[in-house]
Amino acid sequence: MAQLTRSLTLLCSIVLTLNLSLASAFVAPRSSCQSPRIRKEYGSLSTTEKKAYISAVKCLQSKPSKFPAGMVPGSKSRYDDFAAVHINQTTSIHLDGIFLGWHREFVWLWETALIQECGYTGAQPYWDWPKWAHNLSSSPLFDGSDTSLGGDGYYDGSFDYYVVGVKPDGSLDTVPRGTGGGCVKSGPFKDVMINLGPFEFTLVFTGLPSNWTAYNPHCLLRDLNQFCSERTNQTYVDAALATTTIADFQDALSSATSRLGVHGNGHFALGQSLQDFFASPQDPAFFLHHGQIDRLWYQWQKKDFQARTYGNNALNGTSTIFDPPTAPEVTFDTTMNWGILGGTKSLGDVMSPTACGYCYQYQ
Ligand SMILES: *[C@@H]1O[C@H](CO)[C@@H](O)[C@H](O)[C@H]1NC(C)=O
Ligand SMILES: *[C@@H]1O[C@H](CO)[C@@H](O)[C@H](O)[C@H]1NC(C)=O
Ligand SMILES: *[C@@H]1O[C@H](CO)[C@@H](O)[C@H](O)[C@H]1NC(C)=O
Ligand SMILES: *[C@@H]1O[C@H](CO)[C@@H](O)[C@H](O)[C@H]1NC(C)=O
Ligand SMILES: *[C@@H]1O[C@H](CO)[C@@H](O)[C@H](O)[C@H]1NC(C)=O
Ligand SMILES: [Cu+2]
Repeated sequence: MAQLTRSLTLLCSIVLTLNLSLASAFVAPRSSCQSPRIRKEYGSLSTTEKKAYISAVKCLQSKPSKFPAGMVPGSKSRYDDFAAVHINQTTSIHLDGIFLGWHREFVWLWETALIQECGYTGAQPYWDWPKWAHNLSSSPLFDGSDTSLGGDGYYDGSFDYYVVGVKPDGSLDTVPRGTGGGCVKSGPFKDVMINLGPFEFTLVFTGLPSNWTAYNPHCLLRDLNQFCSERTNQTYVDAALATTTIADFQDALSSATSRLGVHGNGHFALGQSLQDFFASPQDPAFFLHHGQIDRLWYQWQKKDFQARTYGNNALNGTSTIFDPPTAPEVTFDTTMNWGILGGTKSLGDVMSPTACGYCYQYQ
C-alpha cells in the first residue's frame, strides 16, 4: 500500500481514478506544497504591493498574444488571451459542475503568467466583497486612486436598469442601474481599451457569432452599483458558506433563483464590462473577484475537507451551462482545458489549493 500511494502521488489524475473504484477508501494526494503563494485581501496590501500588482497587469497588457496569427484578431495581448479563452468556453464553464474547478485553474494560470512573464513577486490578491459592500466607491479597489483598479465610469444617463432574467410570470427581472455607466474616469486603467466583445447574455442560447474573435476596441465601462454590491455583504456570504451540499453552495454563488448569487452580484456591482457573461475577464477586477470565489470554495471545503474535496459532497452538475438533464454528471475524471493558456486537467486535479501542482493559501 505504501508503494502504491507513493507512485500515485506522482500523477494526480491517476490517484483519483483509482480511488473512485475503491469507493470510500480514498487516499488524498500527498501535498508537496512547501511555500505556498499567500493570496491577500487587496486592501491589506501596501502601496508598493498594490502598485506592483497593477504594473504586472499592465505588463500582460503589453505582451503580445500567443494565439497563432489570425486565429483571434481581437486578442492583441496576453491580457486579451485570457478573455478570449474564457469567451470561447463560456457555455461550458458557468452555472454547472465545472464552474469552480475551471475558474480555479484560470486564476492560477493568470497569477502564474504575472509571475513568470512579468516578474511579479506577489500572489493574486482578492476582493473581499463584504468589507466594501456598503460603499464600493470608498474601497481601495474602486476609489479611483492610483493604487486602485480604477473607479466608477463617467455618468451615462441613457438607461435605467439591467435585465437579469425572466420572472415565472414572464415579466423581466431587473436590477437598478449604478452611478456611472460610461468609460472608467480615474485610476490606472482610465484609458485602457478592451478589444473583444461586447456580448449579449442571450448568445448563451443562440451561440457566439463566427466573428466573436473580431478586434473591436472600446473603453472599459464601469457602473458602480450599490444595490448589487449590497447583495455581496456578509449576510449573503455567510449564507453561502452555511450550505451543506455542493449543489446548494454552487446555487448560492450563482443561480438565478438566488437572484444572481454573490458571484453574479459581484459582477453586476461593477458595471457593464465585468457584467459581460463572456468577456468579463477584460475588467482587471475579474481576477480579484474570482480569487474571492475560489477562497470561499476553499473555506467551504475545509468545513468537511475529505467529503467536500475528494468525497461524495465534492461535485455536482455537468459540463454544460444550466446542467441540462441530458448532459452527463461530472466526475473527478471529467476533463477541462484552458486553450492556449494551459494544458488539460481533470476535475480531480483541481480540487485542492495544495495538491496536484497547486500551492497557495488565502490570508
Ligand atoms: C475554442 O474551443 C474549441 C473547442 O474546444 C477549440 O477547438 C478552439 O481552438 C478554441 N478557440 C479559441 C480561440 O480558443
Ligand atoms: C461612500 O464613501 C464616500 C467616501 O468615503 C462618501 O463620500 C460617500 O458619501 C459614501 N457613500 C455612501 C452611500 O455612504
Ligand atoms: C459581428 O457581426 C455582426 C453581424 O452579424 C455585427 O453586427 C457585429 O458588429 C460584428 N462584430 C464585430 C466585433 O465585428
Ligand atoms: C445585507 O443586505 C441585506 C439587504 O440585501 C440586508 O437585509 C442585510 O441586513 C445586510 N447584511 C449586512 C451584514 O449588512
Ligand atoms: C446534484 O444535486 C441535485 C440537487 O441537490 C441532486 O438532485 C442530484 O441528485 C445531485 N447529483 C448527484 C450526481 O449527486
Ligand atoms: Cu467565468
